[in-house]
Parts: sequence; structure tokens; C-alpha cells
Amino acid sequence: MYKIIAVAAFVTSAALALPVSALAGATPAPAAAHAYIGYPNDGQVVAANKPFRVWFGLRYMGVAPKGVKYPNTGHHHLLIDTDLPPMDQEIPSDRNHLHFGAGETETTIQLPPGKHTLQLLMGDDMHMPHNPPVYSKKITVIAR
Ligand SMILES: [Cu+2]
Repeated sequence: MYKIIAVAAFVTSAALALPVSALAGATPAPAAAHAYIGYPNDGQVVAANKPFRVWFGLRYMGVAPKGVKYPNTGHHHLLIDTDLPPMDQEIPSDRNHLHFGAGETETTIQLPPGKHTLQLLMGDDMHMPHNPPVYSKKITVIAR
């Protein structure tokens, strides 16, 4: 009788574990990996409708172009005025989710007047977030 109860408990915990593992992509990332926006700074004022440079920072992980599967690498995605996308799906590609599939570590963007947010999210060779996902702090820039 005790044996049956133990098996039932195991099955329950295994079933509960499934949705958790589905919250990230399949490609592992080093636990220490860390993305950050080197420029602009959080709260920085930039000129509206004028190009400015955004620097992508990454520690304890490497950059590889899209389609290249190599351990502990990925490519940058710049999220503009949006929240993090689902971590178990391919990162969208639109004006709010820019892919840097050539392995770029900086870009130039311009923003209309107002308050905007920028955030980096790493994706693997298939544009999926890693496990655990590697993303920067979301920063605010003011364009005026
Ligand atoms: Cu991508």
C-alpha cells in the first residue's frame, strides 16, 4: 500500500515539473551569463528622431551569428518599447524586436519624442531564449 502511494506522489511531482521546464528554450546558457546595455544609460536623454548608438554588453557568454550552433553562444535581440516575450517560443521579429543575427554587438536606432524602453534578450541559433534566459535590465530613455 505504501509503495502505491509513493508512486502516485512521484507521478504528481513529475507532472508539475513539466510546465516549469517549458518556460525556457532548450539551449543551455551558463548560469553566470549576463547581458547589459552599455550605452545609453538608464534614464538618459537622447535627441528625438536622430540616430544614436546602442552598445550591447555580454559577460560569460559569446556571440555567434544566427544558425550557428556553438556551446555558450547566442545573438542579441533589442526589445524596444515592449516586455519580454514568452521564453519558450521563437523571439518575434518586428519593429519592437530587432534581431542581430550577424553577431552585431552594437546598433544605431532613432526614436520619436517621448519615453521609451530598451532591453536585450539573447537568442540561440534558432532565435529561442536560452535556459536560463539571458536578458538585460530594461532601461528607459527619454527622446526629446
Ligand atoms: Cu534572432
